[in-house]
Amino acid sequence: MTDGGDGGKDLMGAEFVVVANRLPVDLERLPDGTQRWKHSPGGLVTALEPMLRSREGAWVGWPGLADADLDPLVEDGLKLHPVRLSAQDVEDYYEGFSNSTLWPLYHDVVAPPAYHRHWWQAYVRVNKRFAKVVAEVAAPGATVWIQDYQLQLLPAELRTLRPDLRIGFFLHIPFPPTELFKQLPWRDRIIEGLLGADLVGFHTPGGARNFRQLATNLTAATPGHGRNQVVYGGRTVKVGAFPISIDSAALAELSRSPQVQDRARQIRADLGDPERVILGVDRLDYTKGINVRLLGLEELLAEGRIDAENVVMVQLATPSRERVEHYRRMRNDIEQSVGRINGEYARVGHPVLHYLHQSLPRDELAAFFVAADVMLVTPLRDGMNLVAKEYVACRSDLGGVLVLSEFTGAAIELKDAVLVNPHDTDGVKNALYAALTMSSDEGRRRMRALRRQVMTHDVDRWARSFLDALGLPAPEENPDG
Ligand code: ADQ
Repeated sequence: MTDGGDGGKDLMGAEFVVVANRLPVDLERLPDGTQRWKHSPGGLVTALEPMLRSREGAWVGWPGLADADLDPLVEDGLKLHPVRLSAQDVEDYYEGFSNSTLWPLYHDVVAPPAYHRHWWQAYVRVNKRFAKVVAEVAAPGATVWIQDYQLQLLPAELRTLRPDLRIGFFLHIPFPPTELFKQLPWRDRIIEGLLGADLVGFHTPGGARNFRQLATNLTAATPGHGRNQVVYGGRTVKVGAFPISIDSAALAELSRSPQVQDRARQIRADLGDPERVILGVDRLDYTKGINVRLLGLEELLAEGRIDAENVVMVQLATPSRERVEHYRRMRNDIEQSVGRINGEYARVGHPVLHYLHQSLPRDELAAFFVAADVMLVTPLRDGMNLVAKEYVACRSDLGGVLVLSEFTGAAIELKDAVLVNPHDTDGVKNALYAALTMSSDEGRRRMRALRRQVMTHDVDRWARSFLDALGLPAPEENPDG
């Protein structure tokens, strides 16, 4: 990794800028006091990296560590512009307003949102700071693509500073219905912030509809000519649905590799070669409905409809937002359930439920997907849910059954999954049982249909369709590839 040398002046003037709360790399502070960068390979990074490279773009975001003063730098050909957050900013803007106000409010208030004025003030302050950095980085007439709920005021802030820019905004989480959104004391400000963009994108048509309704209801915006726009401040703001996806081909290829196939067999053997393996894979978050599925498993065991001798479940849970109170409580609840279920139904050397509070490397995760007969995805609310698509991409063998909550964005596209209402315990239990006992013909038919969708609608298509709608011309063909 190299830095800009001259303090980053040569890094200014980018034609294409991605802005997200986090940079695609994390700064880590080691016990000896030194710092190092660690790549954080998320879906968003994989999606946007090729586009940034082909357009010599820049990425603006927080490096993940409080109070870090950093110059712009180049990492692996990507121009990175760190935004500084103090420890207080992290507490109030990130853990507070973003993750304890907006996150629960936008996910159907499945946990009660907290409204604090000093959190809001930090949210305003940090969004303004991002705006200043982007305004310095972007070339005249550049295109800026802002990501997610932490930065909803940024489109309008940026337009004030730089009216020449073309601004797109994409929300990765659900956008709530009017009745819920109106709880927010600063509701008009958020909508006005988003209306600063030229294009506001959501995962689903429902999210786009909610936004249009709120915009015309809470601000001076009026419906535009088409269904997919509103007019605000004399400008047309496009509004649309752009369901995100994954790098389907790359993941399918990884899952077919001999190493991953061998590892999948090994995992099944380690689990005692049961007849059926059930899998859950989530960030440890209360929106993901992990306890809902554990209860389904527990009741099937209690009723004797399944037997711990031949059915085993694995729940992988990436640690997440561990300083936020709701997350601490939920982790305790889940770990209690795991203990209770194993206490009741496991025998020595043969747990019925394996719980790993760990983040796994990509190839290991692919092996779990290949090894699982039933994938349980039961969020109470989820913007899209990439795990469901990843499972499908890993099943070139047409094996495996996907059980999917109706309350995910993915359910709109993945209609051949076994769809469930996660609030209906009997429904979840019966869907799990149906998936465990489904004939292989029926399973293959469903998986074939799911794959048709996932393999043709990948993340590249998502990014292109958003940028096309924003009016960003494709980069000039590079004859050297
Ligand atoms: P998330 O809430 O993080 O994303 P999701 O879309 O499922 O939810 O993505 C999680 C990612 O983390 C997946 O790529 C998954 O493979 C990975 N992951 C989960 N557990 C893991 C583990 N134990 N080890 C390794 N990797 C693990 C938010 C929104 C979603 C939306 C995405 C993208 O909440 O609704 O789909 O952004 O827009």
